[in-house]
Amino acid sequence: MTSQLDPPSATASRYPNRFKQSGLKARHLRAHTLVVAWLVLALLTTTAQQTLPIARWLAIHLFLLGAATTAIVVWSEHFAVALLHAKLPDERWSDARLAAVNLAVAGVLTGVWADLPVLIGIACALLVAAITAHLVVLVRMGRGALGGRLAPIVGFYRAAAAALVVGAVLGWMLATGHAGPRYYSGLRLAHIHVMLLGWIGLPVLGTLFMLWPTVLGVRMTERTTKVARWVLSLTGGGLVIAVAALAAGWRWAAVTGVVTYGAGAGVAVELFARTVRRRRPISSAAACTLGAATGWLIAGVIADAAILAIGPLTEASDGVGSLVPVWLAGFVAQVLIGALTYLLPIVLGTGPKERATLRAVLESGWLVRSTALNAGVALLALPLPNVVGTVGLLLAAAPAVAFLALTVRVLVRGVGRAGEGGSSRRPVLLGSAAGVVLIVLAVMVANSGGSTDGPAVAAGTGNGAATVTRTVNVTLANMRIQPGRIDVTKGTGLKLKVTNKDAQRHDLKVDGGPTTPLLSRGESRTLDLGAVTRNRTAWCTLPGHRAAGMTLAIVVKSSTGETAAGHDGHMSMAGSSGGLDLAADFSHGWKPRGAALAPVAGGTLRRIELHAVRRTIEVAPGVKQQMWTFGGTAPGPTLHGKVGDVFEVTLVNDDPTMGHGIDLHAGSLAPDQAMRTIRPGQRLVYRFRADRAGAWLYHCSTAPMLQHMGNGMYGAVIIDPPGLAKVDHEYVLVSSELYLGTPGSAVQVAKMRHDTPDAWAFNGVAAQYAKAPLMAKAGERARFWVVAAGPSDGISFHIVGTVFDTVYKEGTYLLKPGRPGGSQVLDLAVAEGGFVETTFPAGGHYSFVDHDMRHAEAGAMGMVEVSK
Ligand SMILES: [Cu+2]
Repeated sequence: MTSQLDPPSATASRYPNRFKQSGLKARHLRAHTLVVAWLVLALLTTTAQQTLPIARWLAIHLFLLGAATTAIVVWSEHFAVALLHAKLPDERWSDARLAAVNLAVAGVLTGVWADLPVLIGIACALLVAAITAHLVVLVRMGRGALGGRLAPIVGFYRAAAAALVVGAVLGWMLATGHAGPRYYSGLRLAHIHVMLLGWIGLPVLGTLFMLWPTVLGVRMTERTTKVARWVLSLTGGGLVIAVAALAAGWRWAAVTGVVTYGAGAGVAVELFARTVRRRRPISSAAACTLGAATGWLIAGVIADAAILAIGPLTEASDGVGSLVPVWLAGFVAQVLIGALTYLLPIVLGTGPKERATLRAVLESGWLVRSTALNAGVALLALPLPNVVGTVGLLLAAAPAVAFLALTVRVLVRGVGRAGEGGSSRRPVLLGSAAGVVLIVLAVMVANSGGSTDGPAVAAGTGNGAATVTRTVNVTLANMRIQPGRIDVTKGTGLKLKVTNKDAQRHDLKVDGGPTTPLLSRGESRTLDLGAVTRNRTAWCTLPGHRAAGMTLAIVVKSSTGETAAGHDGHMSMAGSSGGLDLAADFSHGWKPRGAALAPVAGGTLRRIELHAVRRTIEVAPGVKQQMWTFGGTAPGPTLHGKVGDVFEVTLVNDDPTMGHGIDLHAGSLAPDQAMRTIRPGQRLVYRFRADRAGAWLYHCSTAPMLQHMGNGMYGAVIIDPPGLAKVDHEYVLVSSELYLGTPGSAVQVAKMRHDTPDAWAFNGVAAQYAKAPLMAKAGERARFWVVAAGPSDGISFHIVGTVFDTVYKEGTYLLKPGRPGGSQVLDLAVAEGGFVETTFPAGGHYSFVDHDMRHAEAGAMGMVEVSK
């Protein structure tokens, strides 16, 4: 912290006063300059909160990660030397560690602000390295050192350093999206706890063992050493349990951990309370302020445990966030005010008389100030209406400003008489005092949640008057923005009604345009984008949320319906279908089904084993569905051969609940045996000779076939026509309908019977090649094999921007190169197949669609991305 503990008083004789050793003083001055710099930046952030998107995050991190971390690194090392009676560590290395910490913090803050994940990663690694080095120094210092009665306090500093290492890694995961939507809230809670209770809480608690009796003017009790050890075990152990449990999502274990931490703090408070009864304190103001600070620590821990206990952890985030004023103003700021009230007169005063005079100045009206500050913190902490919150803010801020004024008076008086020592310390004290005020200001921002009451409706950057105005409801929840994409005709006036449905807060920023304030659960704001003339993107500005997937694309179409050029162009035709959001992202780790046709292998006998199994497959962005499959995929594997090849297909029924069979259209044979239904666990060998070329369907032959096929049991057999030319790319696209719901349920079957699918798809997954385009180069020739698997709808296959010069359908060429005519679609009735060929004239994005637009807009579309 920004306090300093080297009083030339009675207590000083008990600890070697190494502060006065040459060189050290200058170092501490430099360190304080850094602390003040961080605090000034925190203040600037608070005043710029209307324009900064992550003002709240920045203010908290400038204060805690910048100022507090710098102060803790400097002072924990300084105190450790005194407490252990150890040798001073090498000054150059100390400087290097401090420089690394500050550089790392600057990197983290810049990286999050500018959204540069690589910088965040490097900075976090540097921070971890520097703090690990700090920890190693603290551990080594203990070896062979004499150790004083208060040596256990160093254990608090070591535990705190370990906590920061964990907190930095968690912070990196959160800020770069590595936490993932599923674990985000748990890891965020773990991060907050390990930082506040560990990195900030432990060193303060440890230091109080030394500071508290000093302020009271009494000797430490004999029990102090033992109690300090106990308190460290309880708080440190509780913190480990709490953080691990929060990361894992175990609520009751987390509550147990926080309660254990609270019990440890309670044991310390009990010792402090016993000390009080013995004598009147040297400074009642300092003692009461420190006491109140400790009270807020206990209150904060109890409230925290209660918040974690009352509901699921995913709901706890906002509740824990509302405790920020308690931690920052009630605890940290008051600890500083209390420490300075005691220390300033000692440092500045030359004799007992002058110390008393200075103390009287600093203590004037302390009861009123202290009452106001604590009442203010209480009002801020409670879930009260905004007006009351503002009162609380003023109540908390006014005493801090008053304390700064008193500090300035003391400095002006004290420095004039304190001689050499005083003047050299002037910047230190000024910095410390300014820090106290800035902390409270930071708390103000922290609590306001960046709730800019400014206009939520801002003018967009669009030009021209809007002819049509559209309002779209946009919801924020589960690290997603719904819808993830909005298609608008060029010139449309667009308004976004943004509602947060999440337990944690979010906002929405449109690039170069308006931004909502942070919205709590249930809050709504409307953003007016004006007339939209170009593609826009929008995202949540909270650190890590954009990386975790909270993005929204606003895509402009010209009046003819084609997507305007832009990097989002390859998403064209993505629409919405029923409840499906085809523009959403597929789950992490999703892979498209390869569309390339594998070349025919050597030989003429082709043996394939197909297992009938149920699998849960992501059939549309974010939509998983149990499918009945051949070989674990729907469609099943593509069989590829030449005319005259013999196929030996072994069907194994691994589905424990029902029978299946197979019908391979490419062969000609009596169905009785080969296509019979086999029971679970049975095998069936289906042998046929492919006498004729074509693109054939295969499917399950068990009744009701509508359900077996509608749930995924189909695939393609490609038998090349003789003399088929080589092309640069050869793709297979099996078209089908998608019926969501429990397979075989009345609702799902009704949709099949009425032919009202939830989506249409190529190769089983709606919109997959819009997300993962097929690739080609300008001038290259491509062949597209298409099989219409249905079960009910055929297809009118078209590639936007190309003309087919070759069409092969149902066993014959309708068109061949060299003829003057061209073709635009390959039309296939259910179970028909064929291929088309085309050459891509130039680089660009060529959509392929089922030209039945109901199908295309509901998933039967993809993209060929052609490079130059
Ligand atoms: Cu079947």
